Amino acid sequence: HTLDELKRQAALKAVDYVQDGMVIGLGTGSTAKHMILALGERIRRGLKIRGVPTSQETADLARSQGIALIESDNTWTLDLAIDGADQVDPQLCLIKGGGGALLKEKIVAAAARQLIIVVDHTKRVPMLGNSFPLPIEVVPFGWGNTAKQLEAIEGKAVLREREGRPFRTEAGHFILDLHVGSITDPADLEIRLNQVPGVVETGLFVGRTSLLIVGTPEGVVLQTA
Ligand code: DER
Repeated sequence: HTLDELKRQAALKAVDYVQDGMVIGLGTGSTAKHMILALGERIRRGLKIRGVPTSQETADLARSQGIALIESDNTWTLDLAIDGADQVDPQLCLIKGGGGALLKEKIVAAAARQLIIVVDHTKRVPMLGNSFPLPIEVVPFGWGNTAKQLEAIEGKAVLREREGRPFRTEAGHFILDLHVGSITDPADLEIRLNQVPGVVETGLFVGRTSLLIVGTPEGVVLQTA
């Protein structure tokens, strides 16, 4: 089993929860891609759903699969959001943002009745942090000072770059990847980081996961909150 196959197995299981007429939050990343392709299969067999994409990349793929998208920015009621994660701890707290879509992903997750997270088993950790830095979306204005204030709380802030230039999110913000040790209290850290002026959002998802679906070499494992 390749890791990609394990991601695909988890994504297929998540799509079983999608029912006719639902409005679905569509996540971003390689695991979410498998979910969108699987939804496309079911749409070709008559499933009627609408999707709210968490990135342009997801919107393009969803459109190519025939998924009707809700582009408007007014209030939507999402039955389900299905998304990936970079790390998951035993309490189903997450680090997300590896793909740079954390702001829309968190808005969509917060608007959904249920959040299903799909991962391969390598994403499960005893404690968040350490091997994966915490992505923090910040306003470019004064980002150096924002970085210093984050580091005063914890860790080392590294500006995310692409081809030698600062990575820009779809909203035009920068991402600081905060290299921290073990995050013993994710809820407390999320609050403290969000209070720093210039911080738009953090990749800490605390208490939001309804169901975790894990692709493992022994098969698909589920864990509810
Ligand atoms: O950026 C994100 O939050 C993505 O969901 C990411 O965390 C998971 O990406 P992957 O499914 O490609 O590992």
